[in-house]
Parts: sequence; structure tokens; C-alpha cells
Amino acid sequence: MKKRMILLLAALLLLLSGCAGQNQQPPAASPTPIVVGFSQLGAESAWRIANTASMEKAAKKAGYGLMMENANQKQDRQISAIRSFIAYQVDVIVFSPIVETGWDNVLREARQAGIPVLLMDRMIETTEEGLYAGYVGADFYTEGRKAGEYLIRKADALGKTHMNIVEISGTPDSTPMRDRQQGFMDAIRDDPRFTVLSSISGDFLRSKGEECMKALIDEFGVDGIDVVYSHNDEMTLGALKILENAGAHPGKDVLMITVDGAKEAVEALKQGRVNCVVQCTPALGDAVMELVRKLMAGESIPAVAHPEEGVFTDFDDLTDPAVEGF
Ligand code: GYE
Repeated sequence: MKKRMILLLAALLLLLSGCAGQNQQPPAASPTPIVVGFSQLGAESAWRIANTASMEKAAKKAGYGLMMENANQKQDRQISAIRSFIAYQVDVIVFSPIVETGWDNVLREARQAGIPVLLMDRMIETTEEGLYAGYVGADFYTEGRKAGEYLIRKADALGKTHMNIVEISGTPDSTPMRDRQQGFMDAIRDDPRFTVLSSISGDFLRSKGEECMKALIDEFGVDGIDVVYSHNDEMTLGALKILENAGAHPGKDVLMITVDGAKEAVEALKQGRVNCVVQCTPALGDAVMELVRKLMAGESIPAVAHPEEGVFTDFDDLTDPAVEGF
């Protein structure tokens, strides 16, 4: 590795100068710090911002150098960032893939260079084995199921015989979008009370959540929508604003189900404007750095690691201090 070579040469030069000159002990060479190259996909949500902070804090705590590039929601920028980490010869590459497909070539390049890759937050789809060492992130399918199970419980409690659902989904082809949708649909599929009127993508952005909600109200009318299932808090908060502007009472006449657990959404739950917040933790940094440590020590790591996650709903005691957002 280039970095190591330079350090080695520097140590050798020091040693030689010591030999030639005074009769001194050569200084002990300090160990080369581990450098992690991290490609973050963007800054689209409170979740993402908290996740970036978690990575920075954990790297610092572990004593690792973190080279971070933010791709601003663009896959090609993530690919360029990974290439630059390969050129720099970092020790481990970590990235949060914006979508699932299209990574094979760059991951082959990393493998060729002997640099292990960890996936953080989102998964990839690949036909080739061994393109990454492990994955740390949420079980999005279970999150979707929890959202569906909440809806069934709520419909029971309200004695509903029929409910019209609209879904505002995340970035197309991303793991949380695919699996939160699948889990939710699987949970409610066999219940004849539910009709999914429409599913449109708001790209995990608040502004697009607003646009989606406007379009859905135009199409079905506020009175035609009983449930909004939104794949993240950011889009939910956008939709909430539009519903309230349209004179609706989200949380009461329109059930609001969201995923993440950011402070603002948990606040809205406490205010009765949101009904269910499925938790998805952005605090993945320590788990990632632990895998980095293991990889560097030559230890084996699990292929998949999911954090523990819960759900907050209007059935819970919301004055409990444990009901808190990030
Ligand atoms: O739910 C959303 C973010 O991949 C889990 O991405 C993450 C999702 C999260 O933009 O808020």
C-alpha cells in the first residue's frame, strides 16, 4: 500500500540518519491508523443526517480516519467516490447504496485492489458472490409488516369495515422502498377491509411528500383517503402539512403511518397528528466500526446484522420518556 510504503520509507530514513549521526535509539514507528472510505448517499432526511453524524462519531471513537464523500442522491457520484477510495488505498470501504443495482463493476475493482467493502443501511442486488464482506442495516421488511399490523389493530379498534389507503413510497429500487412496501402489503393482503388506491414515490423527500399528497388529494379527494402509509418521516411531515391545509385532521380522520422515528414525527405522534411511527435507527456507526475492526484483525463477520427496533403508536403511553425521537 502506497501510504504504508511512505511511512516505512520515512521510518527507514530516520533510522539511517540516526546511524550516520549521533548514537541514538531510532524512534518507534507509530502504527498506521486505519482509514475508512465512506460514501454517504445524500442528506435527504433527518435520518440521513443523524446517520452521517453517527458514522463520524463512531470513527473518531474507534480512532479510525474517515474519508467521507456525500453523493447528493446520485449513484454515479457514489461510484466515483468508491473509485477514489480505491485509488487512495483506504483499508475498508463503507457505503450506503442509493439503489440496489448497478454496483458490480466498481465492487469488482475494489475486490481486485484487495479492499473489503461493507454495506451500511441499504442492500445491493448482485449475481456475483463475494463482492462485499457484510451488511449492517435495518430489517425493512419487518418494518413494513409492523406498519401493516398496526393498521389491522387500529381498524379493529375503530370497528372499520373498509379503509382506503394511499402509499407514499421512498426512492424507487432502494431497499427500504422495496421492503417497506412488501412487508406492509404482505401484512394486509388477506384482510378484505383494505384497498390500496395508489402508490407514488416521494423519493424520501419532504418537498416531494407535499407534492405527492397534493396529487393524491386531487385524485381521490380528502374524504376519499382513510390512511396514508408513508415510507419515511420526511414525506409524512410534508403530507401532514398539505392535509391540514386542505382542512383535514390527520391522526383523526386520516390515519398517518410513518417510518423512521425522527423527533418531529414523534412530536406529531404525541400531538395526535400521526398515529404510528415505526422505528428505524440511524445509529449504525458503532456497529460498522466494530465490523471494520474485525475485518482488520482478520476475524470473520456476520453477512447480515440488523439493529433492534420498535414501534410507537397511539395505543402506547406517549408520556413515557422512552418515547423519543432522534
Ligand atoms: O428511512 C429515510 C432515508 O435508508 C433507512 O433513507 C434509510 C432511509 C430512511 O432517507 O428517511
